[in-house]
Amino acid sequence: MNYDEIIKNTLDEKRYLHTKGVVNTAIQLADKYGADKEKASIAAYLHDYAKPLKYDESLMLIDKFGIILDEETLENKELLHAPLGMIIAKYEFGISDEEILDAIRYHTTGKENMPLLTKIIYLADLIEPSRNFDGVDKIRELAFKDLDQALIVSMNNTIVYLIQKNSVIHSDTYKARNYIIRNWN
Ligand code: DGI
Ligand code: FE
Ligand code: FE
Ligand code: FE
Repeated sequence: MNYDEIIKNTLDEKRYLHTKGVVNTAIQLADKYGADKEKASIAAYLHDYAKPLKYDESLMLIDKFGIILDEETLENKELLHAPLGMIIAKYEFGISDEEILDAIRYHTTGKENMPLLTKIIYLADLIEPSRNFDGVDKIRELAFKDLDQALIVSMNNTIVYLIQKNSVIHSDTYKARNYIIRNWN
């Protein structure tokens, strides 16, 4: 399947360039850490596929496929596009590989005990070349030295950002961070 063509036709220019950045960065990280580069590429291409969908369309699709999601995810448009992307990858593009599906599903929050490919997509999403938040260069550098440390710094940033905005912190977000910290040496 030509995922490049597919996303070129469905995502706006900015999100298309972001996605291409995630693909390239994910392949580099996969190369560095010994993950499957083909799987990294597919997960990266599709990770934000559901992003342009409106909230009501998103809820309808979730209902249609009978996917059970927790309340915290269902009430948050920002979070919903990740599990919805997984659903579309599975049912529209016929992807059955669990590593790819997990990486798409958890690319926004992370989760407890993340598989390698899921860590790679999570991080590639944050550090791809068009991202420019404060501290991103430090994380870019760390990402190729110590994957878990780069994840801890990223998750700390995200949690501080959410606290500053008075946003709800999804349980997967803090569980992802706690797990890495407890198992990091
Ligand atoms: O889709 P992208 O813009 O490429 O990036 P993303 O899917 O990583 O993140 C989308 C947004 O989700 C981002 O602004 C941060 C936010 N987010 C991440 N974790 C949580 C969260 N928002 C809430 N409310 N709670 C979380 O735990
Ligand atoms: Fe996303
Ligand atoms: Fe992300
Ligand atoms: Fe993204």
